Amino acid sequence: MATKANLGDVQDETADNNGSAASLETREVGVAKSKAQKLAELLEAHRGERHIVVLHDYPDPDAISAAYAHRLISAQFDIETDIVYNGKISHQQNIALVRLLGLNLLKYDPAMNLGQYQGAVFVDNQGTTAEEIFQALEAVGVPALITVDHHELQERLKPQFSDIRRTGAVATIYAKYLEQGLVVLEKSNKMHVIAATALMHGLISDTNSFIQANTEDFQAASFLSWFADAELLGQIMRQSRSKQVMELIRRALGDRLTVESFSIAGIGYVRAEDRDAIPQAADFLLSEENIHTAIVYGIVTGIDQQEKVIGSMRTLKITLDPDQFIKDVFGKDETGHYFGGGKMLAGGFEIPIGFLSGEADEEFRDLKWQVYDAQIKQKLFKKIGVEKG
Ligand SMILES: [Mn+2]
Repeated sequence: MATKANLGDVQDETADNNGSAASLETREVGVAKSKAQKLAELLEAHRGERHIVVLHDYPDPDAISAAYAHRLISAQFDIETDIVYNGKISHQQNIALVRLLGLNLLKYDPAMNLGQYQGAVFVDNQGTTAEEIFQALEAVGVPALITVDHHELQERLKPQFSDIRRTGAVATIYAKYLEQGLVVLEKSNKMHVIAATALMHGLISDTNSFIQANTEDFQAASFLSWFADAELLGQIMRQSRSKQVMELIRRALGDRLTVESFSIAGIGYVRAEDRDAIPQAADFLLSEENIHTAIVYGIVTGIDQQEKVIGSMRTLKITLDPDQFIKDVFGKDETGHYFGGGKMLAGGFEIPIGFLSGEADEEFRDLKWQVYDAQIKQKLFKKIGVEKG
């Protein structure tokens, strides 16, 4: 049920940070309070403006619900927001969520007039997983005002306000803002109920159904439960898998290689609209006995005429850090950016195919897949420490 779609997740979280949980907790409550106040002050200073809220490519429930909450908060300061994403909204639950929210998400288009925005807001990302929009905003000089995220701090963005915490979801941080009164929620207000329901969904999906939730996440859920609509939540989460997604999962199951408790599957070509089948397949492979880590990847086609190898990693092994693992395996591109990263128990990578992208005959496509498949497997096997085959 719970699936994660957050690609390019970059967070360094290992098992050994459970030292002084109590003192950390107390400190974070203090920080949280002032953060909500600081955010309110910043928004007050920008009253009446128009802001662009940037989601990472392939927005997931956490990002979408946080953006919606951000819109509600901004509206208190007469700030209008456009929520913009690149890539595609592909998971059935995400589509259901967008419909439920009545949310008009704008698909990024290079022809967009970005100059109309007085500021940019990044939720559930710090610009690095929304590269194209980030660069376009930089080019026209739209200042980065705000970033609210739960991934590892990245150097890229220099926003005026930044709230980056090690929570299971960004929804948790926004729930906290709401709890602290940036918007006073009311059960009788339909938009408030929808916001709380959406945040709950974001929280559930980013914490793998609370399995990876921490104290703050549970507190947020407790607060949201006052306003969330359980029936609505059920409707969003019961969206079934499409036939195409089932087919890709079947392919992953059929083609998987298991070595040293890793289950690895290259699933060939995947249409952009089915891209979310990749993390779903990884989740599925992880359910096999004696498997602690699953890695699934494919060549995703139809992303603005470009092709990319996109992969997902899921692990149950607490001592394995997906962020480090993926950075070690795939390294950086020519501009010095990592091809991927991760957070606790999950990670992802994206490798642009560039010049070799594009439609061609069957034989060419097969050859291209074989080359990428072999290269990825070879790098993975090397890291795992086994000989190929
Ligand atoms: Mn998230």
